[in-house]
Amino acid sequence: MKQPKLVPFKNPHSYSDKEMLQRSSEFYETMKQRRTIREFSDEPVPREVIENCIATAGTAPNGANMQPWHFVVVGDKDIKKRIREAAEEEEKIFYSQRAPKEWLDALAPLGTDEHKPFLETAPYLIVIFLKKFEILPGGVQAKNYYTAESVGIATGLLITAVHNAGLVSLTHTPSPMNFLNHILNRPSNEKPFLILVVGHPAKDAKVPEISKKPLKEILEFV
Ligand code: IYR
Repeated sequence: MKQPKLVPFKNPHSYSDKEMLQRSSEFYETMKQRRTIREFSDEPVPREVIENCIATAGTAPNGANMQPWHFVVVGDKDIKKRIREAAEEEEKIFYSQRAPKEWLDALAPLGTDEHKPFLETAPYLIVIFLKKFEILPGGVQAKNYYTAESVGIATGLLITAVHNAGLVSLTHTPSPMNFLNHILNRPSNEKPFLILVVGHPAKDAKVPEISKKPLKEILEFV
């Protein structure tokens, strides 16, 4: 078995308790302003900003450091249109047949429906693929580990980086999503995880009046 090659770790950020308290509270103040947005402006976003955000996602802790993700950034108008058409076709079936009443009731406060104009309006769709396994030269399959956890964490970092950059995002999961492999020409070992719609909010964008659970409901120390 290979021996690990270990190098010294120097904590780049060492803060006093007081500084930690201030920084953690300021970060919470920033993050609690993040909202999922469904109305986007078509204002362009510099490509390098998206590159930095995806580089941030790529720092995520993940199973055996296999980094089981692939990001396709769609800025092309025609491809965005094809994705919108395919997603709306699936969503129409979801809202009219596939979703049980209980699910539709849960979605009612969000005001979502099968119309997904943001898939064309927003400057970028980041399509995140999860790689259950790698295909090595010669066609041999190499298993990846904890892929859902890994890609979920990377997606969380991506959403945080997008918010930190001053942009907004929407996690969109049309179901089923295999049309994305076809449109984006991705191999069958990659499973679409979600579409992150990214851009500036529309001037008159509105968000549902909803709130997060208070800390005492989601946390206990033992
Ligand atoms: N995928 C559908 C439905 C949907 C499901 C959940 I759970 C949401 O939080 C939001 C929407 C859609 O995108 O409309």
